[in-house]
Parts: sequence; structure tokens; C-alpha cells
Amino acid sequence: MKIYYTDKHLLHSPAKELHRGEMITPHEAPHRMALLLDGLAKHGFTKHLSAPRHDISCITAVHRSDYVAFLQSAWTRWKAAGYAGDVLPMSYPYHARRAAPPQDIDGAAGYYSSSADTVVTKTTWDALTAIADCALSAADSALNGSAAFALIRPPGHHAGAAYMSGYCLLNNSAIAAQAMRDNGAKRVAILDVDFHHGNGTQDIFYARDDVFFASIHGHPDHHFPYFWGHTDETGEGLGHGFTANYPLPPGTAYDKWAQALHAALARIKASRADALIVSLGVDTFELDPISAFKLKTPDYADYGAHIAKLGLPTAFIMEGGYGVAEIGDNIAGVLKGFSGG
Ligand code: SP5
Ligand code: ZN
Repeated sequence: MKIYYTDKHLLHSPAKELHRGEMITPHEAPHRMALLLDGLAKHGFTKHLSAPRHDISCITAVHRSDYVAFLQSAWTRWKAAGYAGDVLPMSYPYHARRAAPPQDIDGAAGYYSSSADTVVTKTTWDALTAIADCALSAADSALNGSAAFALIRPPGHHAGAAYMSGYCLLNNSAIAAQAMRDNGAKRVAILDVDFHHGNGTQDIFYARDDVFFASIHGHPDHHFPYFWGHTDETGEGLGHGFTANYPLPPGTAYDKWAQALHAALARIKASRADALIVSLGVDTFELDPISAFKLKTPDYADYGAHIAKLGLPTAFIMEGGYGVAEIGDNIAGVLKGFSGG
């Protein structure tokens, strides 16, 4: 298992997170990576590869160029407006009421967002390009015959073509999946095992038949992102039948979760994908501070082994998983289970 990592993740360090009506220390911040690095080291995952710079076209292949321009300029515009703190939007378009962003930075920030847990800082863009390179190198490695893991933060699966959401700004898994397509994979499957529905990934590929998307997650009646992730969301147009959602109730433990996994894996097999992206969030863990499933540490190795049975070139892309020492054990479990123990 090759592991791609960059310490440039440090360049995205939100000052605060708006959480349950209070400004708190962010769940998604550099300390997460410190926990992950410590935990992974205990399991011998100490060798990290650095990723070469990939072309910006790898990012604009899935993200709208006006959104990319917004991410690059938001901090400067926010400061020019005289605002203190990070770029934190608070006015959102009501179901795309307007097709274009307003000139005002506060309005533009809302236009390019769908939730107030996500901010842009002065150096966020530099972090995002560096971690996208790790995801792209993991995809390259997988297609070249070596399974790989992009050990990155911030996560990506809530980010759509033109919006940030759920701590995510660029969709690393979508960028990696598109790169696999562009580098010869005819059909790619994305398996999203993060506790939260991968709404951004779903949106990006919703009308396409060359990227199959499956997500197992907390039911949107109870959990973020709330407005995506029901079973009746199955794709549109050419993409009809290329999205599969497995929403599960709060309190779900591994027996029921694994049933959903087996259903998702059967669909991936039937999709005849020739490469796989795993959006690997471990916020399904029983002690995760913001989630509600009951997976235990040994479960991660078990499901890693099931994913390996697909026999596909595979890149694992880090998504969520917060605030507990076991986050590294759980990631290590998936990687070891996948690699045969
Ligand atoms: C990548 C990832 O795991 N993002 C998660 C973003 C969660 N953002 C917070 C949303 C508000 C959660 N409220 C918890 C109440 C549950 N009933
Ligand atoms: Zn999550």
C-alpha cells in the first residue's frame, strides 16, 4: 500500500467551527492529521510518498472554473471588504434562485457554499492543490498496479462542482476518479463509506454512466447533509441507475452496515468498473464525536478484506473521522484488511 502525504494540509487551519449554535474548536483541523499519523505509525505505516504537481485541468475537470476562481480569491476579497476572521458565508441561494453569484463577497461566498461548517482561510487554496496532488498520485499508482492511500485533509466528498460543504472544498475523490477515466479506465466506481452521504460526489457524476457512485451513510432524515442520500436518488439522464444510496438509521452496528456494503459491492461488480475509488471516512466508528453508527475497530479490517475481493485497481482517499485516538487504528485496519492482513 503506497501512502501519499503532504504537510501542506497545515495551510488549511480554520479558526472556529459553527456547531450547534456555538463557535467551537473545529473538528476538522490539523490536529486530526496528528492523531492519524500517530495511529498509523503504531501499525507500521510510516513511509510517506510525496506527490508531484498535477495540472490544474485535473481539478477543473470536475469543478467549475468560476468556483475555482472563487476559492483562489475569496480570502483577498473578504479582507478587502474589511472582514475579520475566515471566509464564512451565511446567506445561501434558495434552490438556485439566481444562476449567477452577486458581486458582494459575502453573497458570492454563500453562492458557492451549502453549509456554514466550511470556511476559506488565507492559505486554503495552497493546501487544496497539494492534497489534490496526493489524491491524483494515489489514482495514478492504482492504475499502475499498486493500491494507494491519499492521507489527506480537509476531506472532499461534500464538495460539488461549484460549492463547498461539510468541511470540504475540492472533491478529492471525484478528482481522482476523473483522472482514472482520463488515464484509461473505461468505467470507474466510487464507494463512499464515510458516515455522511457523499452529496458532492453524487452531484458531480449524477448524469454520467461512466462513473458509478455508491454511498452507505446516516439517513438524511437525521444526519448531514440532510437534503441528499435517499434510496430514490438513482441518477438522471444517461446516469440513471449509476447512483446507489444505502441510508441507515442512527445506531447502526456492523452487522447491518455490512449488509449494505455487500449490496453496494454487488452493484459495483455489476457496473463492470475497471477501477475503484474508496471515499474512506472512518466517522462510522462508535466513538466518533459527530456521528451515530456503532462500528468497532476490528470491523474495519473485515470490510477492507471484502473490498479487496472486487479485485480492482484501488485508490483510498481520506474523508471524515474525528477526534478519537482510534482513527488511525481504524484506517490502518481497512488498509491491512484490504492488503490481506
Ligand atoms: C467529511 C465529513 O465527515 N464532513 C462532516 C460535516 C459535518 N458538518 C456538521 C453538520 C452538523 C451536524 N449536526 C449533528 C446533529 C446530528 N443529529
Ligand atoms: Zn463524514
